[in-house]
Amino acid sequence: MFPRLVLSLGLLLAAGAFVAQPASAKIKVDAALMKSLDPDNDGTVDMNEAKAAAAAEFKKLDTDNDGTLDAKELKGRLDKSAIKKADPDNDGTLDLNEYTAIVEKKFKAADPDNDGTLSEAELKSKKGQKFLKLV
Ligand SMILES: [Ca+2]
Ligand SMILES: [Ca+2]
Ligand SMILES: [Ca+2]
Repeated sequence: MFPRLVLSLGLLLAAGAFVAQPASAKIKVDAALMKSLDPDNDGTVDMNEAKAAAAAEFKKLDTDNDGTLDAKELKGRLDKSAIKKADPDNDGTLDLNEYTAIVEKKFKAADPDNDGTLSEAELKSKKGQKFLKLV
């Protein structure tokens, strides 16, 4: 009845489906995903957008709200060895700085043309998917 309302509802549902997906599944690079990762709407994800998305994701993952992510909270996104590597103070948890540092690394790995932004094609690549898992 209200096409625009139906459309935004559809986007919401799509976003919900994306969140509910198991982390091992391929993350679909679609309009709903780009909407959340690309707020300036230029069709690519730059480092600032990536960091903002990482911070939002961090908050979401930190279910016990203690300001760090432990292995349980990171389940399906980072395995134990990845956490260890990203955890220089070795306390078994990642704080926001440590988490952002990994996201930054994955971002750079997913940007082979080194233009500082991730295009949709780069997001769809294998390394892009690894980046998307964390944001
Ligand atoms: Ca952008
Ligand atoms: Ca926590
Ligand atoms: Ca690029």
